[in-house]
Amino acid sequence: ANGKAATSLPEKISAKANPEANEATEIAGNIIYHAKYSPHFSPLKFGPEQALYATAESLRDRLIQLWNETYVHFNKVDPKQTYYLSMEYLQGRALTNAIGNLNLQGPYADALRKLGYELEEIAEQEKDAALGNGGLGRLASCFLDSMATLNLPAWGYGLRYRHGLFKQIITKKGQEEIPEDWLEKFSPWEIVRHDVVFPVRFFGQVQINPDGSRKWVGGDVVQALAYDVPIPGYNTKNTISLRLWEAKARAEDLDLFQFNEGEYGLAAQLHSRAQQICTVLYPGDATENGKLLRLKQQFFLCSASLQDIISRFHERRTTEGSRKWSEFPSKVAVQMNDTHPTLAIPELMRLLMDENGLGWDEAWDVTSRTVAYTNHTVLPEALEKWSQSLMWKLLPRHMEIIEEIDKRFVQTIRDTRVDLEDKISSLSILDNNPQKPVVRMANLCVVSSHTVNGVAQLHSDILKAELFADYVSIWPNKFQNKTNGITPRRWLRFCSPELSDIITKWLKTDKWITDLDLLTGLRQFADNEELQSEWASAKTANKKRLAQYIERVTGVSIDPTSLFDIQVKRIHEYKRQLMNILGVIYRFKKLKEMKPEERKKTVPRTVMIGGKAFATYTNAKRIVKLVNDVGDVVNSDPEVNEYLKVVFVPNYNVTVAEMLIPGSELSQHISTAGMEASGTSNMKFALNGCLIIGTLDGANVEIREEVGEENFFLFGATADQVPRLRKEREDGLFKPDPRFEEAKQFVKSGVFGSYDYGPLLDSLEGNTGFGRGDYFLVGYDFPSYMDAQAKVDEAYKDRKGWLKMSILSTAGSGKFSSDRTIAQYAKEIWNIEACPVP
Ligand code: NBG
Repeated sequence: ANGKAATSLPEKISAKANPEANEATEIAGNIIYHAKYSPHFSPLKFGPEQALYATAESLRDRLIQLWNETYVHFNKVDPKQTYYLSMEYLQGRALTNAIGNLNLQGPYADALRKLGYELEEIAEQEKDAALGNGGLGRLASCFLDSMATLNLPAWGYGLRYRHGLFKQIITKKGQEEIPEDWLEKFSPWEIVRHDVVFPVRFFGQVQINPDGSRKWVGGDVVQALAYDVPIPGYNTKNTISLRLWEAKARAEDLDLFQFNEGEYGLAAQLHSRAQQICTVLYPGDATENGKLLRLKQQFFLCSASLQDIISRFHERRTTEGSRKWSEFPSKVAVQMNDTHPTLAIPELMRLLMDENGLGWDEAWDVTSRTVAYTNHTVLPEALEKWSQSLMWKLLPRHMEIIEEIDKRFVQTIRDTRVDLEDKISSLSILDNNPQKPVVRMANLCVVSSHTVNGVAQLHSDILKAELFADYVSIWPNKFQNKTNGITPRRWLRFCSPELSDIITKWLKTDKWITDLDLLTGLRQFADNEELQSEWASAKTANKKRLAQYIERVTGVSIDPTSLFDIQVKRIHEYKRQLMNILGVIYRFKKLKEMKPEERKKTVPRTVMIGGKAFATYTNAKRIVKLVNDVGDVVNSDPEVNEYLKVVFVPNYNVTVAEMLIPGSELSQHISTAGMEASGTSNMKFALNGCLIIGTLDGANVEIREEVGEENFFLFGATADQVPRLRKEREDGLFKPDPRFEEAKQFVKSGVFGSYDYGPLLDSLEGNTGFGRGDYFLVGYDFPSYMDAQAKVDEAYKDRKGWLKMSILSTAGSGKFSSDRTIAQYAKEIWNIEACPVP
């Protein structure tokens, strides 16, 4: 607070003459109203937390108003609408974003000041909504922001997990997970829709009616209840919906008789089974129970969303009588975010045939013209395959439908493409291998969707050339690329107001916030000393803020004049955080060996690594442990710690990213080529004037094209070389670089403590002994990586040169706005148009 923190509500706020001040007064009055009458807190207290909730509720009033206007307008115009189905959304905090999108920054800051608080301080109180794992979930959230901003008739659907992604704490053992609790108090942003409830069935059997039609009956029926999170667009009235489903049982489902007999567990069985569905994001699926729960979650999302979509389709009819089903695909587009919502396909077929009386051909025509699929990975372990027996048990009617889709598809291929006869077993949806019969969800998606897309050019090319090559020969026009993007509101305008103001000043407009290509206008000033010095001071301010944060959460003090080098993303072997830390280890060893005056000539660096490891992914957890152990040793080494600091940033999430990215100077996107579908943090860093060291993988390829190759530190094998290199590695033809051997040896010598890093290091060896073949080619890429790092140091010594590169990086990032991505989806896949609220 500004000196005197308010802990009780002021009695009155006096109005001033000018309109902004009036608006602030009105807002302050509103905040007081909510603080007084909110049932959640004692009206006597007005601490920062109460202030947050009351502020959020005052904003929510506006959002609901806009949301309603948008809904009414969409209903009136009845445009074609997109529904984005995603099991994950990484929304992060909402307050600053909502205030910014509604352009109320000034009045809200003033209002809070009248109440004794700073807006930033109140924003800090908000929990980070983490209903997702990583890039895929954050992409969905950026997309919602762009859909609203572009005034598109589009909604998101997801699940209201009680506990989002776990909280990561670092102890002596390494990473530990504790449950996250975003709903501990309540979320001020969601609006529960008691009138929007749909039944969702599980298990049961298929009943065959006298007329031959079929009906799914019996089993458990749980209720899907809608919670709406309003998503405001930037500088527009349009406010769309993220509709999150919660699972509940009905009152009648409680067996009162059993309850009164003292059998509480039995009496409330369905209640507890319903409750399990949305308890956690991504329940562990190593066990049968875990698999069943995950499949239930997926079906729950699909069934509830499609029932809602169909009811809206009817509700919006303009003419008398019922609507023609053939119109459905001209009113509805369903986008499946990866294969997780694949069950939307058989569920739509079932609803059309069994509940609405359509024949197969008509239902298939409607379904396949409605659904489209985005693939987000080529990693085999992430391509979903569900056991057929599990599916028969949980979803018997859907399995019949999937079998029929498969049968008809295979028949068509047999009839029309003799050349593909021997490919049928890999093209079919069902894999009937007697050992382990499964349903291949990606195949079901490709066969049923009108469009399939990858998320960066290289990834889309790989899909066409490898994963889906035979399908391409059947449907050459089905496959597209939609390079990912990020919202420039959250990822520049709001997270780095200093840099944003400089950009606006030099471009003489703030239109870049919704037209990011305008950033190219900065190119002409890249050498301008005045811009460079303003740029440098914004960066320095962001670095200082970051340094304070790091000290607060880790206790490590870092030097804001050192080079800030950051790698933050999920911990995974293909992302090669291990290569990064081995590079750091080598650097440390060399610094140790140097004479003091030699050390003085080096470029001081602070290396920050952050990210969560999946709870059961052992090697990923070992990497987290190693980074922490290296940090402990390096940071307390009096000879070296002036020149090198190593920090593991705990609990990486959207909010932490908003702190790290603006303060970054170098960021690492160093996956084995061909393995990272796109990456999206690479775009956020580049947009914030941070240079990238990276491989030719995912969207790196396009970023390098846009910012210019001289502004990108490139290294490593290319995707097309990878298979040959893996083979050579296996055949023992690989000769390791001495620096690579030296770094590994140093770890083995025990400098970083007594933890057994043997198994982790063995994964880097060839296929001999304990070696696991170095599948990710860390050994192969290490020397070129180290050479690229040496170039970074050289470049950093030239302050002006570096600033120029930094400006050019921002200037070249226009392509990576999610506005561009979403406009392409709207035009080339969904066929929808803007529907702005007047
Ligand atoms: C991830 C990829 C990233 C990509 C995001 C968003 C999955 C399955 N895939 O490279 O690994 O940026 O999706 O497209 O989470």
